[in-house]
Amino acid sequence: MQSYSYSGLDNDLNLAAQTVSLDASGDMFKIRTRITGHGHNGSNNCCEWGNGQGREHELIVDGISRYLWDIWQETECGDNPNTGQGGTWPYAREGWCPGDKVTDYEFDITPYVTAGTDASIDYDIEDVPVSDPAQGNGNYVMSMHLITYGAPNFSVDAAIVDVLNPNDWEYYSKFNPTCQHPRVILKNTGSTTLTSAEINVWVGEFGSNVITFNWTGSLEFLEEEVVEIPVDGSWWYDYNGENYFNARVYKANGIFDEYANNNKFTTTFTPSVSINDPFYIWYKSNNKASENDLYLRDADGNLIWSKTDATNTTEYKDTLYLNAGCYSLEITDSDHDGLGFWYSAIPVSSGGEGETSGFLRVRKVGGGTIYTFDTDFGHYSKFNFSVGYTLGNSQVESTYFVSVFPNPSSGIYNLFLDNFTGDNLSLTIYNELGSLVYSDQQIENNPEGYLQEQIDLSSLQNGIYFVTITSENHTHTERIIKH
Ligand SMILES: [Ca+2]
Ligand SMILES: [Ca+2]
Ligand SMILES: [Ca+2]
Ligand SMILES: [Ca+2]
Repeated sequence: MQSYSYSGLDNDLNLAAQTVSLDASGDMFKIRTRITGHGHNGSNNCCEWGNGQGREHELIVDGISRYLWDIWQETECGDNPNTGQGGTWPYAREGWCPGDKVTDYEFDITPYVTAGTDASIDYDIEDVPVSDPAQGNGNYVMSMHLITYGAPNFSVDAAIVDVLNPNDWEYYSKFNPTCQHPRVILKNTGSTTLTSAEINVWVGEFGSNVITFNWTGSLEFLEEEVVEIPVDGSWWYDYNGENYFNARVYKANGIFDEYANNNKFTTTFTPSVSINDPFYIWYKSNNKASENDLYLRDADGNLIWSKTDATNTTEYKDTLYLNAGCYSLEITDSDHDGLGFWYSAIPVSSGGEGETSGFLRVRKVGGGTIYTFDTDFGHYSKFNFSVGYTLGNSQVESTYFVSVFPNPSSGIYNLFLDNFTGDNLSLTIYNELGSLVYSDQQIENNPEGYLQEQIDLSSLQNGIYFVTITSENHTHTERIIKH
């Protein structure tokens, strides 16, 4: 891996054509590339950024251009499961995203070379624009490998190489936890074209609830495909607390294949939330409401409900009565900057977007937060849940939330209560000596126990205080420091 200037790559000072001797026993030859663009040069801040697109990359074999590709990541950064990062993480970039792995590109050059002979392999990049030579000072970090394969070991061989959902792996957290149809990756690891596969999936011990899916298609050697296995929503709730999922290829092209060790893939998973009470979606748009759309879909992807025309800075409460089943509530952002993002919040007067923060919550009717969306979500965020399949270990705990912030502060504190139910809400503040220094018996409350209020303690002397919130249902004390 090395860093090269854009101009050096363009004029062949770096990565000139190389002659390589190809292994005589090689059956297949592949070039694998890993490239990221960096720097802020020229009119389009080359080469981390572009004017909505990246540069064109080229692979040349024996003097003939064989592959052209670009590595621009228009949407990937906003789709990154590693949300809420510092910096400008959601925006499009040349070949990489903050906090994400870099994508490899692979090119099969077997048809263009002959095993046991020499081949000339060259990389090139589109020309630095004559009108904007400063772009050439940008740079690319890159690695390239020639990979030689022997002949395939098996004629008929299929494998399950990954499970997208259900899966607790954090990299798949954008679509997990899930109650949706499982998605597995089927790969042909045999030399014969794979045209059918009998796939079993089950949760926990084999035999309890095995589902068989007959896949048909056409996969050449080393090709793979995402296979979605239809399951009934209630299928997830028969696993007796055994939260692991198995998928296996039982038969390939109608027979038991020649290599069984790659047939099965197992994941652990967290069950999605089960809601068994009436609930509502509480949405507060920010001042760029046109960027955001809400969609509720059932397990088959049918649209059940949506909100795509929200007015700026407006609260909506939509109570939903759903049939038993599995659902996904999704919020999207066409600008990939979520519903609240520090960089977009930079005021217009300072050259920023001046975007405010909204919120999106799912709450029980009568109080109790079921789910709060992270507002700094980039391109989209999903909450998957089921309705009507009561199960002890996935019920939502109805606990309250209290926060007094910032702490320490020089006098102004924000009091935030959620699900702090009960009438006659009061607030008292005592100093370290136990003397009452502040009291408010007339706090506005609502039936859901939700409250946001400012407390001004500027007139008190500096020190440690104890803030006690009391309602008929709860008492809670927070220690604060005034300085
Ligand atoms: Ca070159
Ligand atoms: Ca196999
Ligand atoms: Ca925006
Ligand atoms: Ca936005």
